[in-house]
Amino acid sequence: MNRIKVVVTGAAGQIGYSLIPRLVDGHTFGDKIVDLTMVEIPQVVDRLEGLVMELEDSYFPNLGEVKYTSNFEEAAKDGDWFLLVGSIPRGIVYEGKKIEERSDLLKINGGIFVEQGRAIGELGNPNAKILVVGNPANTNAMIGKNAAGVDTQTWLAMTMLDSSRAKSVLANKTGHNVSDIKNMIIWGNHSPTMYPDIENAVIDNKSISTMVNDMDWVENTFLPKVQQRGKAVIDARGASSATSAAKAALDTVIACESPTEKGNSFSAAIASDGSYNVPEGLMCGFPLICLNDGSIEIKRDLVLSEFARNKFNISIKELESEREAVKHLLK
Ligand code: NAX
Repeated sequence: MNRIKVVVTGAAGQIGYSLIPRLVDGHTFGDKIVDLTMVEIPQVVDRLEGLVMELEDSYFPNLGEVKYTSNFEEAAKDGDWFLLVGSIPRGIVYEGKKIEERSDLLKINGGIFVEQGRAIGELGNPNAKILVVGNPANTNAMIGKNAAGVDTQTWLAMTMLDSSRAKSVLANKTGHNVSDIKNMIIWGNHSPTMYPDIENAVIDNKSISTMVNDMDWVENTFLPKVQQRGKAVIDARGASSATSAAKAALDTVIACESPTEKGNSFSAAIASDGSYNVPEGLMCGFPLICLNDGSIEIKRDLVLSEFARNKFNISIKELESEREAVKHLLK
């Protein structure tokens, strides 16, 4: 039976707790045996012994070797999939300073992603796929990819949660099931500037924008609801999205492991090759497709209206300013 090595950082965090068991449940990687390496910072790494016990006690026939470490280099060796969930959250005190500003967050996490990227480039499988979940996800992924410097590795940042949130709102609005909604693209940054594209999203090949036919609702209800959903969950739950974020990470992995059906695409950020006039190298949310050989490509045949383009440009500008803030970390 095939084996796959999966490395997860931030494994003792709340997303990790929901994500990790489902990586070995036989659904995400089919019948492959999953060798799992969990990574945490030294202060909490020992807690992962408890999660190892729970995995052992859960009856997962697909669970292979399971390890944990605070040494990322040790973890990275021969990794096929990397789920980089760990990052330093806003609001914590780091080296004596309370981290409030996005620019500070970018700098601290950027440093972590330089080290992790380098290790993945040197030690990971040359065809590894890497999904960055830890925020600021797009720019962290750009830094990691840059430090890795291996073009055959595929670096992505997660926008699937935003896309699933958008599908849920549109399913409610149209009276359809979430699974009826195809091509739900999140353009741009995983931040409140993201642009969830209702015009290219379809049900039975019909634009949902045409079905809804209410631009006022799109602009004043749909967009802010999706863009602000993360904050709404925090306000209601007293903690950020965890189970839905874990599900979105799993859905991204699944989307990257099997060919995308015709007419559909999935959402994630990938390094721009200049498509849709996005400056090259920016890690930007695009419509993606997985080809038969497992490679991931940007779907290029879509048209953006002037309304969409204006919204998308705001998010591109934000990504450019993030790149500017971390330029010292890019080689
Ligand atoms: P938690 O704070 O519960 O867990 C994060 C874990 O990462 C902690 O246990 C911490 O010790 C660990 N960590 C920090 N630095 C690390 C490093 N260098 N190596 C390994 N582990 C490290 O956060 P959680 O709720 O699990 O969220 C994790 C990240 O996902 C956050 O950055 C969060 O902002 C981000 N999110 C991203 C989403 C997306 O759609 N892209 C949505 C959900 C989530 O908000």
